Amino acid sequence: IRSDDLSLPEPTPEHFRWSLLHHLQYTVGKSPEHASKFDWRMALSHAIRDRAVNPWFASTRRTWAEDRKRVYYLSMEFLIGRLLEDLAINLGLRDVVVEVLDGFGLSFADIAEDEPDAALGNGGLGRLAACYLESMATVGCPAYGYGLRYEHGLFEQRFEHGRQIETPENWLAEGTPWDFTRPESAYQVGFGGEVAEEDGHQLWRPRSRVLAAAHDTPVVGYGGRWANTLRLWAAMPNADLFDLARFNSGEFAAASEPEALARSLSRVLYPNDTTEGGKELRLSQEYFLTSASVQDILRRYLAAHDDLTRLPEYVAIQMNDTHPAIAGPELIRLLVDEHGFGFDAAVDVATRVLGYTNHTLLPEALERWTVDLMRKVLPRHLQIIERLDTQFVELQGSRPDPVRLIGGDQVNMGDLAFATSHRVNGVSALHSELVRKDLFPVHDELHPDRIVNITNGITPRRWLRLANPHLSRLITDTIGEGWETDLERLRGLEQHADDPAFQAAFGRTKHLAKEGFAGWLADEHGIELPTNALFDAQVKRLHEYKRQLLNILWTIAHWQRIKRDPGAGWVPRVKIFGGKAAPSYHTAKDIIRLINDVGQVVNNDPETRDLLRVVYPPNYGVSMAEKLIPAADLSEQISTAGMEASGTGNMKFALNGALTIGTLDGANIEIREQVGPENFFLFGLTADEVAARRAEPDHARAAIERSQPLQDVLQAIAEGTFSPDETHRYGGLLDLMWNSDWFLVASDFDAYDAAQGEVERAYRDPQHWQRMAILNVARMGYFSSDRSIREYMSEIWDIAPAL
Ligand code: 26V
Repeated sequence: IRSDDLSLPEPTPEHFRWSLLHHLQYTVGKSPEHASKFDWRMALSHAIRDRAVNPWFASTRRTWAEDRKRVYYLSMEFLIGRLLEDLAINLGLRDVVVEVLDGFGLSFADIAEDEPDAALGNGGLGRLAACYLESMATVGCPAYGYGLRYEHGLFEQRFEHGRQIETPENWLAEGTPWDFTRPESAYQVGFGGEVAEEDGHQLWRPRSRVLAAAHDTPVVGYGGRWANTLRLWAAMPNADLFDLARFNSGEFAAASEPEALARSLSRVLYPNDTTEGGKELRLSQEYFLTSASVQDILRRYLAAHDDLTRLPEYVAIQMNDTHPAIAGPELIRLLVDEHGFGFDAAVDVATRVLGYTNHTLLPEALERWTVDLMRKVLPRHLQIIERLDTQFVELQGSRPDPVRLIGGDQVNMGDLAFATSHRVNGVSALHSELVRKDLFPVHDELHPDRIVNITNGITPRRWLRLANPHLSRLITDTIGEGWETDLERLRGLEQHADDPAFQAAFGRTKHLAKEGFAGWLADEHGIELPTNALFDAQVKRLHEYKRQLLNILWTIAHWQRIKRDPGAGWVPRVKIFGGKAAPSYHTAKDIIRLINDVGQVVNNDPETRDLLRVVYPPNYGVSMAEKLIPAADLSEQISTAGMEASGTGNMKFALNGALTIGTLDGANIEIREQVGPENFFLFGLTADEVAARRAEPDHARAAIERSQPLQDVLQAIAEGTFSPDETHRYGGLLDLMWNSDWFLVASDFDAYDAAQGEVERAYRDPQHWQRMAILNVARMGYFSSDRSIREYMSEIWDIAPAL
């Protein structure tokens, strides 16, 4: 039987209805009368998944037949969210699905909402990987995403008396309809043990081995013209790990212990986006992902080729930050120890295959492993890194204080990743410059062509077409279809920016999105919002450098001003916060509690209720973002300049017609250039000024003493205005504000206040505001992740699109 003989008939409503009922009966095992929402969702997911298989097979077959170069995107995180509607849209099935479900009295939105998010990531880095997968499939770049199939994704967040409480996330509890288990694609990954020398060859004898089992999810591009694979590894104990004799003699727990240890490799996503250092499990997870993936890559290459020196012509491996940076030593190890390469030849091949993307300059987030831990877990890799270090020092000639891959007792994974890659990229223009100047100046001098910039992007399918159907329809009605895959076409909206009828229509789409979000918030959290207010949103991981603290301090100042002069014609505002703090990040958790405490007071103040609200719905994630972002009028992108590598939320908001209030940081700079400085609320110190200000002694105290509004705010907090039952609750935060303020909240406070004043004035003139918002949408085409991916393909991977 040829696969073509099995191809499905046209997805007419009749056929799709049959397919849905077929899966309900034969896959789910239910009849329509007894089917729950879950049952319908599973049946629907399978009916849609069926339609992904043919494009998937066709793409795979073509890649083999044409012997194409493939990219392998190695990432510890893929923050996917839901897949049902994404697939329905990309396969062109959404309308049919809605019609068929309607025939059963079912709502597509309602069923889609039942799907749990695949939250296999922390934030920006993980979501970027998910956008890039979708774009690679859309532009026809043959690619595999490689990651871990965490049993528990990012923890769930709730608030108790305003405090963050974490509970385990359990997305696999009811099974996922999307993945195909591939028991035949399984690899042994070794850990520990020692290295023996055998007739001049180094031989690693691991102490234990864990099985990596593949689970594949098809990733379908827009229009269903190409599909790639996301391959996630699950850790499986080897059969011999289970001690049946012990179990039979009643020692149940002891018999299962080695098994449980093996499974822990894919048990849970690390919720920190800064290293805690010395965590053996984290290093083991990273090696588990990397080793299984590299083995799989070589197996696939050798199925069609025999000369490994030509690997770089057919394989590009991209390392998403340093988390998979052990890929360099692993590839070198396999080439030398198992394929007879000399060391230098192996390094040459590995370097031409590998690329490294840096996503942060924060020193505490740069990975370093102690030599002792490395020796314990990966003794052979340590030998290889030592030899690379020696060569790297030699390359630096007589430089007095050479950069080391191993410095003191630590392996520097950033330096290692740089040394084993032919390209290293930052994620925005400013960030790439700082990567060059601050992070890798010596590497850059030795390899001046290695560092390149690839500014981040977002997929317009999920972040406009799916998330904002009202605006999408208006856009299509105005400029026609095609913007979904050619986002620069949004420029066609510019000519309508001054048209009052278009402005009104545009305003209606924003209002509908606000009602959608407000309705969800009321249903889900019992919070009622005034939809005539300005929706002002800051949603992202909690971090001091992102300065949620600046936002909430200003909110207090604003509240105090309203109370002083309630009749001054204030624009009603809703301050929306969302985001999780790492469980061990105490300052970030204090900031969350302060925001919730301020909300308690402000929202219950009868004098200000109609003019100011503070809401913080718990458990922000991809699915909440899809509802919130289209509803926002104002996007808060207020990080300390030089600290946010790029940001991608900033792009999602602007693409959906929110105006940005922001600093000259990360991609904000490029967004402002694209949309025009007159359509962006800029404030704050520049990256250079930040460095200078930090060097001034007592800058925090000095800045506070210059600002009466800020003093009033800090005093209110100190007096317990927001914590009447515990006056000194925020003593720690206040101490940070007065005595250190590394993130320059005080230094930027007045400038931020002035910019918020500009926002207020602009919003009072609806036509003016609408015009600015329309121009933002029209000029955001550059930030499509399709553009980013095409740049990776030409600047780093040397891959031509198959479409
Ligand atoms: C580090 C670690 C250390 C160990 C535990 C788990 C973990 C997870 C993540 C990280 C690094 C996170 C870096 C990151 O997310 N950077 C963000 O990347 C975005 C995409 O390029 C970018 O838009 C954001 O500005 C940047 O903060």
